[in-house]
Amino acid sequence: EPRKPLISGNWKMHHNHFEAIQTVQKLAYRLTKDDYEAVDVSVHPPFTDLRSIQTLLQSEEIPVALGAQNCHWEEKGAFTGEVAPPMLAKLDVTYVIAGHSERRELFGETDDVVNQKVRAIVKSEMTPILCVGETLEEREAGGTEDKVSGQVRAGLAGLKAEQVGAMVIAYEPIWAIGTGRTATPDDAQATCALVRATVREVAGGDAAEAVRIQYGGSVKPGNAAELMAQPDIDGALVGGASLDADDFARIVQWRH
Ligand code: G2H
Repeated sequence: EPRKPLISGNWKMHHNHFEAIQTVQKLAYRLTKDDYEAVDVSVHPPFTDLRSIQTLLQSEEIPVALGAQNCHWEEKGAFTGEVAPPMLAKLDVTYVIAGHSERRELFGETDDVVNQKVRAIVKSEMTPILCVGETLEEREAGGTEDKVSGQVRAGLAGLKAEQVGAMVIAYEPIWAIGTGRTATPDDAQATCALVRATVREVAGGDAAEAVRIQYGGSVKPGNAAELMAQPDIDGALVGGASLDADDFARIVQWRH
């Protein structure tokens, strides 16, 4: 069975309430039934607009999935300022990003913390988008394989094979994030193939065939088609270009 691509819009810390609503309304206006049949689409607003976007998607029957950008790993507790996975599940959140490089770099998230988050997201019956990727220094020192396969192994620890097969892994070379510098389709393919090979080692062939691997890092309407054409790339995690509904729709519609 072919893997259905997933195009996810990671808004990061952007869009006020009005812009959030308007972006999803515009996106829904652009996307067609054919698009939704061919591609799964998710939007990841800041926590403060999850409820409003959930209401909009449901009331207008828009088949875009709701996503979150992060979560805590505990179900509840004295963790001021944090949001628990069951709270997100209650808002009909489908996908939760775990271990985005900005969380790892700026907020000190270790592989172990990311793994706890991935497990907590699965436990709350949502789908994790586990992010992995190397820095420019690591790439230049020839360390891409070790870094990325290590992050995949650590991120998937303790999960069953079926759980791994149902999730999403996003490969985001850190040097290509928000920099306008995209990995070449061949480079992106090579590392996504490595991610899949690592999944095969840790969770077996069925999980490796089923797991969806996104590419992320300066994906734009102009480069989406060549990236999506790669055999081990099953979608994109889009930052900057997802803030504009027209650009994001053009990425979802890379086939035409
Ligand atoms: C990588 C990506 C989305 P951008 O962070 O997660 O952002 O597309 O702006 O490089």
